[in-house]
Amino acid sequence: MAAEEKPHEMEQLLRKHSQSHLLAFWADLKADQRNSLLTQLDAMDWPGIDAWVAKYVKKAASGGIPRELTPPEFYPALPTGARQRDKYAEALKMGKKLISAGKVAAFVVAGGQGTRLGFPGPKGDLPISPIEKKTLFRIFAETITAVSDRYGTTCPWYVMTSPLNHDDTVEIFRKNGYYGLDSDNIFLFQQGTLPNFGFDGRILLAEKGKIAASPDGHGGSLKALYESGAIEDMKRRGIEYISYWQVDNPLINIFDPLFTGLHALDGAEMSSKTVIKTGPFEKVGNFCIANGRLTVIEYSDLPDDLAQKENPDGSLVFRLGSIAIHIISTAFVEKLNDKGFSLPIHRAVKKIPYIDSKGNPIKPDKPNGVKLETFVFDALPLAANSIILETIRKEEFAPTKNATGTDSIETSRQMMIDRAADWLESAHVEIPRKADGSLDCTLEIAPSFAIYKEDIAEKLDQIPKIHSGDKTYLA
Ligand code: UD2
Repeated sequence: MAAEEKPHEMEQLLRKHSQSHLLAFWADLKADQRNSLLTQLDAMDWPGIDAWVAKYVKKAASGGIPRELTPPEFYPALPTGARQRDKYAEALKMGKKLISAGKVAAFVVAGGQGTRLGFPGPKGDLPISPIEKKTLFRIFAETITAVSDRYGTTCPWYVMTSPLNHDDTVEIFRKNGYYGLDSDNIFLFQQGTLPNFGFDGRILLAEKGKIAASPDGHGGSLKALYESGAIEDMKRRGIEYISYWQVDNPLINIFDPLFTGLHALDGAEMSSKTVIKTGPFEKVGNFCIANGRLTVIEYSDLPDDLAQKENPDGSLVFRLGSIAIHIISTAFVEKLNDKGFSLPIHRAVKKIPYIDSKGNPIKPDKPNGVKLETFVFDALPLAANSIILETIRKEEFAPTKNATGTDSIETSRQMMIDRAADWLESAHVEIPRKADGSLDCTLEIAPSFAIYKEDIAEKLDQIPKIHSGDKTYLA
């Protein structure tokens, strides 16, 4: 083959799929760049790409969501009635047993781009805690350490990154000495990517020899867990349950015995936590029953009339918000992959940097194409059984999405302080408050001091008197 001659087979394949332009700069590429481009092209699911272009790229998928939606049943945060109280007690016991037996692993998805936050680098490295300025990763690691110590077990931690931030994340863990954890019990792995498209269906080039691609969404975790060997590693360790959460939530209760126990007692394959939505249009997914299956419908997809639909008592019919906290059975992930599953594709119109037909890099100032993603909650309808447990928002959900305003670093940090105050007050510790009831101190509780609210009562002798304006760190 002459130096600039295009690889014939690939050329034909690309022509068949109307993507010939991907070899347009072949003559300009060095040998290693050519090899790299061919590897990227070989890895593409070409029949899949044709279908996506027709269904999601050139237009938004039609068909929309089923109109026949009903609200699902759920376990309330506090049990109602004697039977449910007994069930919760049994679940709690069961959950503690499973955690102690080392059957539960921590799994955080951290492959996103965090564009809205404007933080350079992986989001997990964001300093967030109110006094010590611990990063998200450090808070999770300290929780895992505290739980392992408490239950006398080893809780391994699985961290999903993406090609966008994998190397940086690995370096952050290394630099921080794995936050005091044994690096053998931390498993960092990458999710897959999907190509980016122009509105005309042509795959965009990021560079002359590089396809523009982005992470395949948190739904990609279900494949990546399997393909990375994480599931194999879990099986070797006897892990049966995966505690899944998003990197942006510092309040996560990673090892929740009640949630784990209910999931296990009900023989569920994938379960979820919910908070009652603050209003019809809160930016969280909505739990619904569609075609007889539990489904999450993203806030942007739920028609306004359904979002606003009320029960006779004035409560919202679809009030169960999805906060991306799940227990997933390892056997379920294995089953999905053994069967060869695929999740629905979601389309996002974005500004995507690319090179034009002359090879000039373009940084568009308005949306110019489509990114495709899959969502983990789309696996819920595939689960044979599933439970939903309500959790109290201020206890467990402080999403850190934006630099300022709602769901920001500031609101998240304040929620950490508020929860600490709430935990202390529930154990009758006096907390200084202003005349309007707002807090007059800054508080931070380390996981080593308390993992759960109930732990505070055991530590009263270690809590100093807290005065107005104090910054009190309990560790
Ligand atoms: C997500 C949920 C929303 C609600 C909210 C709670 C979706 C579509 N929406 O909103 O219903 O539960 O969270 O906070 O999920 N990630 C990856 N790889 C990817 C994409 C994302 O690991 O390819 C991770 C990302 O690092 C983060 C999480 O998934 O930990 C959520 O991503 P997001 O912040 O973009 O999700 P958002 O705000 O659309």
